[in-house]
Amino acid sequence: MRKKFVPIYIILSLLTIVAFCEIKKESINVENFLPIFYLPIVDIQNGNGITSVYYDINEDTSTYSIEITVVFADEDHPSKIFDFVYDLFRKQKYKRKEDVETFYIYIDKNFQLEKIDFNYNGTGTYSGEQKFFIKRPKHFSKIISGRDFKLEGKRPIIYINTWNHMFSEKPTSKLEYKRIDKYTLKFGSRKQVENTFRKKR
Ligand SMILES: [Ca+2]
Repeated sequence: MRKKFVPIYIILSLLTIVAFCEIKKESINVENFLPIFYLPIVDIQNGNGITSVYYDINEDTSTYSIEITVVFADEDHPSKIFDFVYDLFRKQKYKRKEDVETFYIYIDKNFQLEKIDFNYNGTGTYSGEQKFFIKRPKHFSKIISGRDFKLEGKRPIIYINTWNHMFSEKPTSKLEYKRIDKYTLKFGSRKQVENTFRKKR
C-alpha cells in the first residue's frame, strides 16, 4: 500500500465504524425489550393497577439503556389508617396519589438483555425477599443480570412483590399474580412524568 493512501484508509475505516454504531443504535426496537409484569390480583382489585408505562432512551452511556417508569393508580398500605395518612402525605409532597416507580433496562452490543438496574436517583426499586403485606417495606437497590430473568423473546418477566410496588425477577409470595403484557405505553422520562403530575393539580 502506498503511503499517501494510508490516511484515506484510516478515514474510511473510521467512517465505517461510526456508521455501524449509528445503525446499531437505531435498530434497537424498544418494544422487543418491554417487561411483562406480574402484579398480585388483590392489588388490582384494590384499585392499584398499572395505568401506564413510560419509556425513555438513554444514549449517554457506552451501552444502551431504557428508562422504564411504571405508573400505578394508587398504592395502599396494609393498615387503613396508615394508608389514609400516607395518601395525604403523597398528595402534599408529590401532588399525586399515583405511585411512580422507575428502573433501567440495559441492552448489550449483541442486542441481548444485559442487566436491569432497580434504582432511580439513589432510591432502590427492588423487593428483595419482602412479601406483599410487609408493614415497613425497604427500597433495595440491586442490579440483576439479564441471565437471571425469565424471558419471553427478549421481554423480561418482572414481578411486583410489595404493596408499594417493588420489583423482582422472581415472586416472593404465594398470592395469585395477574400477568400484564399489554399496557398503555408512552414516551417520557421519570422527570417528565413527575412534571406532568405537578402541572395537572
Ligand atoms: Ca392509598
